[in-house]
This record gives sequence, structure tokens and C-alpha cells, in this order.
Amino acid sequence: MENSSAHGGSLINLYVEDDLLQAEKEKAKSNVSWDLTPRQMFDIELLLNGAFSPLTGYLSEADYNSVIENMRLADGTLWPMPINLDITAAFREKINLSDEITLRDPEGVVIANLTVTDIWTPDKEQEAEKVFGTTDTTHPGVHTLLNENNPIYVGGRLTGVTPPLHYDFRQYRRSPSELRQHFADEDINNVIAFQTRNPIHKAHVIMMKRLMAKHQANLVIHTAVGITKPGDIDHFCRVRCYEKIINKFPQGTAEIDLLPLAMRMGGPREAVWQSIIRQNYGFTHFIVGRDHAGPGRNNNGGLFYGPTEAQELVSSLQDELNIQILKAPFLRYVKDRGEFCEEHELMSGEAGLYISGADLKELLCKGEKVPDWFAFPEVIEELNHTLPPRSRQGITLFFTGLSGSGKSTLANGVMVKLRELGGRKVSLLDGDIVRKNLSSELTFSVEHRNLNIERIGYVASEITRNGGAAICAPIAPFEKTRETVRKMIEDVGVFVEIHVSTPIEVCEARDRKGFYAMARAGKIKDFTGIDSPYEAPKNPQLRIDTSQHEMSEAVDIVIDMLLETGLLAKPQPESKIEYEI
Ligand code: PPS
Repeated sequence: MENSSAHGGSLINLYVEDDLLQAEKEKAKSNVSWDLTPRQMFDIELLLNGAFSPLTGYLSEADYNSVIENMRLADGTLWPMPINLDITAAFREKINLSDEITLRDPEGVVIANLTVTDIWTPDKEQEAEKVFGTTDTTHPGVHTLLNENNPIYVGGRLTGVTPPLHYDFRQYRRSPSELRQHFADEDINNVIAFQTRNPIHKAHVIMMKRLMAKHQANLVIHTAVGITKPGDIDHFCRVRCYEKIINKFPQGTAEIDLLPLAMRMGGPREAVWQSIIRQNYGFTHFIVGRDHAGPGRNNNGGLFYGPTEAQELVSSLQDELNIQILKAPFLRYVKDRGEFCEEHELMSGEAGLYISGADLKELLCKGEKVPDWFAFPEVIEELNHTLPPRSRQGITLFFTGLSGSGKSTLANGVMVKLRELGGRKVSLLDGDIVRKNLSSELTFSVEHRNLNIERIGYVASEITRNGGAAICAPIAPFEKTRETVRKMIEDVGVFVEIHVSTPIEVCEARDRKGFYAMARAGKIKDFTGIDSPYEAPKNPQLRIDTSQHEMSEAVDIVIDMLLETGLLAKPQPESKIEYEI
């Protein structure tokens, strides 16, 4: 393998030849269509361009069974990850074996035609157990499989029509054949792929340089930009960080390229899969790290896989791979020596420093200084810009409570106070305002209430994504819908739930709008607290009973909580600078 110039082995290309393209487009006009989900878009891109060679489409049932059982296709070829088109029961009714169906992107563009060879309902729990070694849904791959993917699988051969379109970082989005061609054109014989879903820091660069020198190889930061681990820094920021460190390598020896991979966080199996993918891209070497493609901690706080399990599994399959596996050494910083050392280079009693991705995120969130030994200043600057401290992140304050509980008055008070303090732009999504402007056609049925709250959640998530403060004050009586909103918001910023817990007797006695009286008289139906339930939040960040506090006091309680948790910046002491006149 050393000095190998054999870039990758045979490569599948599923795109139709130019002279047959029009015919494929014509067929799409009469085929039944399936709209690919964002996740499916990543898989199909890598199927069509050959990154998933030797696959020629979605796995047949026989291949699927063999893959989950033995990490091999039915003919014995090494392939560790099931790749299937998952569809709904409703769509299943529309298709038969041997049909051709058209797969479209979310805008309706024809991506490929699929000749269906297999349709079946997989045992997903079994798949989770065999592929990920667990059915614990805190594992992101298991969560996706069991809670998000559709219940029925389709297998079949693909004919590619239009490559999925990307507008971002197009200069870095080379296909396997383009990257192979580039290596050949530039006489790059040895080239290492570095898989990452995180920003790159000083220890990574040192580790990569050591491996480049040892194997006389160039390097490509081949970063996963499809779906990575929930909570990861987005690829826009990450790629800007990579651009800032690429000049740390000798000129012409290192490049950036993007891999639109929907990761499964499948640890050892995923490491094997990623090795095959990098082989297909023409790399000669692939770095497998500690806890490679690790899914984080399980619901007992333990690890799903041992830290070196991925390295061991891939190495054990080295003979079947046309790419050399390099185990990444784990480097720590030794303060007294002012240098990074591998674990075995540490002298007895010497402590090695290391900052994990999660610890780094916490430092940034708290607005604390990232140590110079750890990261390059240009990277810290970029991270500070994209991940501001909590006091400058987008936030949703979600007030929930009965009609008449005082949530609108409290929300208004908090809005004004936030404006007084400055920092974020504030928007109020009060129950009545939303009903008038966004949800005027909705009733108070369970279904319509949920729709109303999801709309509020959507608008709040957009405000939060863009760094603003969204203050919501609907009744939001159902726990499940509030959880849906929480998830939407936590993907993009901070969610704070505040239960305005004023007892119903007080709300009814206040009856400012006269609705309670009307509900008691049966003139209004489905009134919350009377003939429609209110499920009180179990663990809100704050509970306030407005019958126990003056309203100004209640506003202060909310503001104090935001200050104490770092969600609001504490006012700076007055400047001591003396100005000359
Ligand atoms: S929900 O359940 O969250 O969709 O309700 P929401 O949109 O916040 O309700 C807004 C106001 O509608 C008035 N109203 C009712 N509330 C509850 N049940 C019924 N059937 C109903 N009919 C009208 C009520 O006054 C709500 O305003 P607030 O500010 O909460 O008093």
C-alpha cells in the first residue's frame, strides 16, 4: 500500500449517458414520484456518484439481511451499512415490484429513476441491535432509525438523472471521479483523508503533519457535511475554520473537500463504511480516530463503544481494503514542556491537557477565553463569531398557563424590560395576537391547538435562529406539543419554559374577558380548565403564580433568572475612564 498509486479500485457511476438522458426525463413524467427527504438526499448523492461503490442502488432484502448480520453483501463483499429507501405505508400502496419510480428532490427536480426489486417491512429494532449494538434511542443513529425513518424499505437499481444541487462551497464539492482525476493530474500518489465533523485545532494539525511526514503523503480534510451528530457546530462555520488553518501545512500539501454524508454515528461499523467511501474517492490512506464516529453517551452515562474499537475493527479488515488505515494518535498538551505528546510519551506524573468538543462549546457559551495552547487565534475568532456567549444567543421564552393566569401581562413586562436592557431584538408572540394574525382560521380543538402552537414554534425558531428573543405566551395546554417546540428551538438556540401557574380559581375569579362565565354556561366549548385539559409542565425552568406576586415583582423574577443563568449579560459597571475636556 505504501507509495500506492492505485486510486481506489473500480468506481460505479449511476448517472445515465447523455444520449439517454431525455428518455429518462420522459419516463419520469408518467412514473409515480417519491419526494426524497433531506436525509435521503445525502444517501442518493453518494449512491449516484459512486462514493458508495459497489452499490448500484438501494439494497435488496437479501443484501440487507446479509449486511446487518455479517457486514457483507449477499455475495460476500464487505459493506457494513444498510442503505435503503424508506417509504410510508401510504406510498407503499402505490407501488409494485418491477415498477419504476421517480425520486425527486424537495423542489420536485428529478434526481433519479428507481427500478423496484424488493419491498419489505424491516424489523427495525433488530436492525438497530445488529448495526449499532443497541436499541437505546439516545444513540443518534438508533433515534433516526426508530423514530424518524419510514417503516417500509425499498430496494432496487438506480439510474441517475440530475446530481443534487449545492450552492455552498462549490469549489470543495468534488465527486469521487473528480477527486481521483485531480490526484492523477497533480501526480499525488499518497494522499490521506481526514474525516472530521469538528473544527480543527493545534493538536489535530500536529497529528496530521506527523502522519503526512511518516507516509510521505498529501492530505485532504474530507469533512462530513451531510448529517452529523446533533449539537455539532454547523458545517458553514467549520469550513470557514478549515480555510483559516489550511496554510498551517506546507504549501500545496493540504486541501479541503466536502463529503455530503448522512453519518449514522455508528462507531466501528461506520469507520469501516467511511474507509470504503474514502477508498472510492481515491484516497490511499484514511485516519481512523479514537472513538471514531462515536455517538456520545448512552442513557446510563456510559459509552456505546470502546474508544479504540473502531480502529481495531477497521484494522482487522485491512486485507480487504484498498486503502491503508492509519490510527490517529491521541495528543495531549504538556504545559511544562510547551508541547503536545502522545499518551505513551507522557513521563510519569506528567499531566496532559485536552479540551473535548463539548468542553470547548461550554467555554464559548460562557464567553470564557479558549486557551492559546489549544486553538489557533483565527479559529477562536471564527468560533466566537458563530457561537456567541449565551447572553448573545437567540432565545425563546415560552410562557404557558391558563387563560387569565397573567402570562400575557408578564410576557409584555418581560419584553419591555429586555428592550430596556438592550442586546437582542425582541418579538412578542402572544396567544391572542397569534390567533388574530397567524391562526385566525383555527378552532380550539386539540388538533387545531397543536397546529397553532407548532406555528408559534416555527416563527419563534426563526427569530431564535437569527439571534433574537422570541417571547411566546399561548395557553399551550399539551405537554407533547410543547416538547415539539422545545426541540425545534433547541436546534437553533436556547429554549426557556416558564409556567405561569396561577390557580384556576384565581383565573376564573379574574375572568377579565368573561370567557370562564361563558364556558360555565356552556356558551363556549372546549375551554381550557373547564371542559378541556391543561397539562402542567413537569420541569419548567421557572414557575410563577401571579396571585402571589405583584406583576413588577414577577417580571423581576424572570429577569433575575435570565441574569443568573447567563442568558442575559450582567450590566457592566460604569466606565472609570476620565475624559479630558
Ligand atoms: S392554545 O390552546 O394555546 O391554542 O390557546 P391560545 O391560542 O393561547 O388562546 C388564546 C386566547 O383564546 C381565548 N379563548 C380560549 N382559550 C381557551 N379555550 C377556549 N375554548 C378559548 N376560546 C377563546 C382565551 O382568552 C385565550 O387568551 P388568554 O390570553 O390565554 O386568556
